Parts: sequence; structure tokens; C-alpha cells
Amino acid sequence: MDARILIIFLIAAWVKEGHACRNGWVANEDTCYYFSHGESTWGEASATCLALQSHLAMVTSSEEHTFLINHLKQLNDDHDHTRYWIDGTDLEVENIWRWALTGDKLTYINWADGEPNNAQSGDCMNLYQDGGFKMADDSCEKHLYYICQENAGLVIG
Ligand SMILES: [Ca+2]
Ligand SMILES: [Ca+2]
Repeated sequence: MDARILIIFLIAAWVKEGHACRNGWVANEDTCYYFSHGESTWGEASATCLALQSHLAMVTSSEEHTFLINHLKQLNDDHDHTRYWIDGTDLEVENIWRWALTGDKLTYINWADGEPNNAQSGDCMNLYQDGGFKMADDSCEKHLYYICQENAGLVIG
């Protein structure tokens, strides 16, 4: 193949793909997500995301939430009751939900039916399969799956 045609083909393929993510990560807009294969406490999950130059997912719009819901439904076709940690927490002040990474109060919240119920001191936020992967609170010590998020150009220092 002519080298110029090959280069044009590769550029076209890259543009179609959008923002390039590392292997094992999934792209949406200019953000990459990692869906864990194992389960951890919320604190361990947060530390693992940081070790991967990322952070627990901050779900900040209905568009982003819809993308995650659709992807999680595909991933969990054969499973029930699955939950995925995200970065929200009300550890400091009950019922004041903040993103752990920034300390900002959540401006977008979409709770599953009956949530948050603070069951077992539920101070950490997850996306709950039985609630259509809407938001729920659970004990931070539970071992759940988790979603890491890496923003293009975001430097975590
Ligand atoms: Ca709580
Ligand atoms: Ca709950």
C-alpha cells in the first residue's frame, strides 16, 4: 500500500475512535474509564485508581451517567446485584455528598429508588445494578467493583 494512503487511513481510524485511551480503558467524550475486574473497599478502590494515574469516577452529568449505565448493563448482562464504587462520599457530614477528589458538593445526583438510606452507615456512593445503575449509598467497607476515570490532560499532583 502507498505509504500516504496508509497514513491517511490511520489518521481517519484515530479520528473515528476519538480520544485514545490506554489498553483496557473505555473512551467517552474526552474521558477514559476503567471498570475493575475485582472488588475492593471504597478506600482501596480510590487508592488503586490513584496508582493508575486516575481517580474514582465523578459522574457529573446525565449524559455521562447514561453512558456509564449503558456500558455497565452490557458488562453485567449475566450478573445481579452488582455495585460499582464512584468518588462521592458523605463521610464528613451526613447527607452532604461531595466528590472526594475535589471536595466539591455534587451538583448532579440521580439516586436509585429508596436511596440514599444510610443503611449500615452508607457513606460511600456506588452505581447499583438493581436500581438501574443509578446512585446508592453503602458502607465504605464493603467490597465492590469500581470505576476509575482519567481525564485527557488532567494532571493529578
Ligand atoms: Ca451517609
Ligand atoms: Ca443504601
